Amino acid sequence: MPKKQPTVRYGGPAGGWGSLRGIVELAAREKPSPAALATLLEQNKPGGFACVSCAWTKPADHHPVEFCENGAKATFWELTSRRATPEVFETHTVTQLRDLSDHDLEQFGRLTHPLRYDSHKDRYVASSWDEAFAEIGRALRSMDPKNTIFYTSGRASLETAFSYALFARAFGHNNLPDSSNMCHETTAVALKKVIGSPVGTVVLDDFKHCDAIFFFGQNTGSNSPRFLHVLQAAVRRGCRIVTFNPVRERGLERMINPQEPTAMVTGHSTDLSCQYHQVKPGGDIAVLLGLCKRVFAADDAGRPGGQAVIDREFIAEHTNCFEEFEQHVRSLTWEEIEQVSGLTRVSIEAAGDVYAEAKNTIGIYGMGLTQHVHGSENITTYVNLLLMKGNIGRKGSGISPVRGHSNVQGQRTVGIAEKPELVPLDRLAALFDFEPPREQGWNTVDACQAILSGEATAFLGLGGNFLRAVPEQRAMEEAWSKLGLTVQVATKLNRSHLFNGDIAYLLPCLGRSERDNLTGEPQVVSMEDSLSCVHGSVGKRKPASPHLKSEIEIVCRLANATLDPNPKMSWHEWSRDTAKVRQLIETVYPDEFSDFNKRLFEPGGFYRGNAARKRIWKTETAKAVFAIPKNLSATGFSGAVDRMVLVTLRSNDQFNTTVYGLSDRLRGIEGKRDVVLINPREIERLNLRPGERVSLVTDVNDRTDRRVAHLEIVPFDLPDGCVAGYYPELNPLVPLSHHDQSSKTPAYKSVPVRIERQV
Ligand SMILES: Nc1nc2c(c(=O)[nH]1)N[C@H]1C(S)=C(S)[C@@H](COP(=O)(O)OP(=O)(O)OC[C@H]3O[C@@H](n4cnc5c(=O)[nH]c(N)nc54)[C@H](O)[C@@H]3O)O[C@H]1N2
Ligand SMILES: Nc1nc2c(c(=O)[nH]1)N[C@H]1C(S)=C(S)[C@@H](COP(=O)(O)OP(=O)(O)OC[C@H]3O[C@@H](n4cnc5c(=O)[nH]c(N)nc54)[C@H](O)[C@@H]3O)O[C@H]1N2
Ligand SMILES: [Mo]
Repeated sequence: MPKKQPTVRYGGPAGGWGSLRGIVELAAREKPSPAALATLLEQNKPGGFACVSCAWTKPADHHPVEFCENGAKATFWELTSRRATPEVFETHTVTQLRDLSDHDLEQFGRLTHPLRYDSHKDRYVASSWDEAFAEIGRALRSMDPKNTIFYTSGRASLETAFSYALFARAFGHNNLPDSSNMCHETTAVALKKVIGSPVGTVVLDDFKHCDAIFFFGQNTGSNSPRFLHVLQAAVRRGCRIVTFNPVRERGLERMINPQEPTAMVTGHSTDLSCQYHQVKPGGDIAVLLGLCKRVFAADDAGRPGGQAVIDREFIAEHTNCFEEFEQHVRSLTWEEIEQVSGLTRVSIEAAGDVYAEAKNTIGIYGMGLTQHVHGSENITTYVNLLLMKGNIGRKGSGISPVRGHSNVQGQRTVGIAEKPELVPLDRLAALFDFEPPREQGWNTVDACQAILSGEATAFLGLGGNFLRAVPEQRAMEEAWSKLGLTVQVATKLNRSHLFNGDIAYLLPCLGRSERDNLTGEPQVVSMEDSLSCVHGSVGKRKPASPHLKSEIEIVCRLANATLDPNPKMSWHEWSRDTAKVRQLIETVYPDEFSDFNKRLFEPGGFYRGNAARKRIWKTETAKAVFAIPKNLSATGFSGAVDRMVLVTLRSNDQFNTTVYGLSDRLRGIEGKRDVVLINPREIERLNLRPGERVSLVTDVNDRTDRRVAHLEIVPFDLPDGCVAGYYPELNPLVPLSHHDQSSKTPAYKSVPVRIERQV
């Protein structure tokens, strides 16, 4: 046997002292004031403010400190003492700023003044708010609304999102792409199709009643660390966790809860997953069908007590197409399943046994399922597995996509949608006395296409870092200058602000932790979390600059400057009183938001309900559907000599394109992000050396040369045939056409690449 080559990995558990070290290091860099530290104690509690990091739910019975390593980092990042004042822009041209890294750009700190791009000087210069609104309004009015794009990143509140979507429709378009188009759009489309609800069906209480939790492609330790407490409690009462992920993510292996002093001192960690299977990227449809196959086999054999494994009563009453699905599963061979998944029949059967034995199972997933060419089939096949045992709409069970940005799910609930059929347009028309556009708008991929082709004339960005987050980065940056107007509402400088249209503004806004005192009364805003609970949030800190405006004020003033007056649209009033906007939301969405203002601070948030949870299926046939996948691999491309599947990952020290630092502690990678992770067998097979510098080149035949150079080969425990590296640095490799077939979510988790030696 050849000697096993070492790989890079982290020895400690998730949580524990390592997580505290992570917080302290970021605080040392951002230097938040002592008062900012106190602010942290109000995070995620009723009457406090909702964390700007992930969308994990905020429990009613909260801990003394209800924040995690990454939540604390996000708050310190927002409350930094650094400032990007107009002087910073006097000393740097925009072209010079393009040479800086994502981390260095945000290190200038909080934006303090509205800025206008002066193309003669190639610099941003300070502007007044009045001048900014007037010029933007004039420019928009001169354009065909159908050619303009209003993007939203998933942080803006329900109130701001509702107003922004109304502004777009009153102006005359549904071009409302948002970050969920790059994220869980696959979920929205696939779940809607098979269970009639675009969001997950699980609530927090279900985690107290489940016997098994399956995890596909979600990295809890880095991306939703507060969820680890829930998992720990479940494991302690005997629930079994089974994980499928190409990477051995430490957070799903073991953890120490920083809230438990004894465990912190003794270093006693809790093991989380009882089985961990390193599936090949894109191999999940095969795995899921293998699990279904095992369930059929277990059912054929009969349970020891004579009880059936498959819930045929549920299937008969609530579902369609089961027989076809059964036939499909039975006809598959284990050879096919093993080949595509990279796992053995024995290991898939072992996982299948956990599922077959458990009464109640929760299915968790994240970007590892959604960001593939056949991502939708990943999800519908996952639903099939759950439906086989009636695991949807029963206490302790369900499907649970773990959402990303803190209000990304809520924005879609209140109207940020390019799909008009998802919005109660008739109600909007009646309430506001206007004719909303009825045709399909542009999602993120469509918007990119329209920018590349020159069809789009304006881009408004409500937060986010669009140019750095989307595929086809190089071509997108070049095409950007064809836009007539670009407006970015932001807290910190990022790369998207360095590519400008003819008229370009950068508008600085309050962060969620800051007080919105426009009228002397602190304004409240609200968000919906990953488990569909709605929470109020009140900013506490003094704003980073006296010139900042709240996002809702910016949106309302833009609308005022752009639209013809309409007595039913009181933008001025709404910008000063978010309670009025909540009343409007309640009127448009009475089932979800009844008594909105009264229920705003209910501990744990108020649940806005989910029909599928009650086994009411809002599908075409009024039943849940067993959809038959047409593919066994989700990658959408076949293997070829030296073609590798690239997975783009988030580190533990970033929030999307915001790179806090260079420590991916939970994977043992420190001090660098310019890496290609690859297993030692593949290093040898491809004749490479650890530490060698290589280029990654996209392996599609469309004449575009997409490459990222100077990446270091790092030996890492991964399946054969794949490599991994960091988002957003590797985004220039992702072709725009490489996206989920149903939802157009970019396939960031399986990009075909070749490794080229550096010459
Ligand atoms: N600290 C922090 N928190 C965040 C974010 C952040 O960047 N930093 N981002 C937020 C946002 S917007 C989102 S959407 C979420 C993202 O959170 P996640 O859904 O966890 O997304 P990723 O970290 O991109 O990838 C998830 C996992 O998928 C695995 N994976 C990759 N390919 C496959 C595959 O083919 N099959 C399987 N089974 N697994 C695969 C990867 O190894 C990784 O562990 O987190 C949110 N929370
Ligand atoms: N290769 C690859 N690409 C990906 C992904 C991947 O896994 N791999 N993931 C995709 C996913 S899941 C997502 S969600 C997208 C993320 O795409 P976006 O949501 O567009 O990007 P973010 O990095 O979250 O945006 C960061 C910027 O938001 C601004 N900001 C921060 N807080 C606020 C605020 O309170 N208000 C306002 N107005 N602005 C604020 C700051 O200026 C900051 O620079 O990226 C996608 N791209
Ligand atoms: Mo996301």
